Amino acid sequence: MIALAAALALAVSGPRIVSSVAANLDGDAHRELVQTVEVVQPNPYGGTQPLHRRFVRVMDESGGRSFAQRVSPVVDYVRARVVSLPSPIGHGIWYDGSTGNGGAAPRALGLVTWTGRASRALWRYTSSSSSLGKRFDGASARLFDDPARGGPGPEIKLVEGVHRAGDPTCCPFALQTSLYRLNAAGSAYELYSRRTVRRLR
Ligand SMILES: [Ca+2]
Ligand SMILES: [Ca+2]
Repeated sequence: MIALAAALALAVSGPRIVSSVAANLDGDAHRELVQTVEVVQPNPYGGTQPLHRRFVRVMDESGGRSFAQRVSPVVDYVRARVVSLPSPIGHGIWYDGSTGNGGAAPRALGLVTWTGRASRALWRYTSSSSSLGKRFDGASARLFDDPARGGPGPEIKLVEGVHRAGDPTCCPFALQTSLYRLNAAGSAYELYSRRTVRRLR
């Protein structure tokens, strides 16, 4: 009976908070929490070990009640940080997630803002939506400043590995670099440069 109660408690317990950062995301009178949380899911592949999956959520309150909303996909591993964006946006949440291991692991990356009720994506990337399709071979992204051709706020540099049929799976054949900048309306990031460079062997 005690074991059953413990199992039930485990089943209904909320996500485990991995990290939590307070920031005023929506310009109201209080700060929201940007949290990375972990949930335990049954293993869909039939294994006995449950899967530990993570996502990013925002904790806010409305009418005196707190609520949480997920702002990233659910992945194996994810980090999040609060970044400064130009007025009137103020702050955004940059997340960097992956599923599985290895250089070509599927990635989930994004920059979202918080309206006080919901998240709004300025930019999102997942490997499955890559322009490379089946040639996808790993990706990473970061914020940077392009003083010459950038828009308001930081730019985003996405670097993707390009696979060539017949090549070993260890190493991308080439790297495709895509640059994104915030549009003048401040509503979305748009692609403004893309080039592919063959890697030296
Ligand atoms: Ca706020
Ligand atoms: Ca709020």
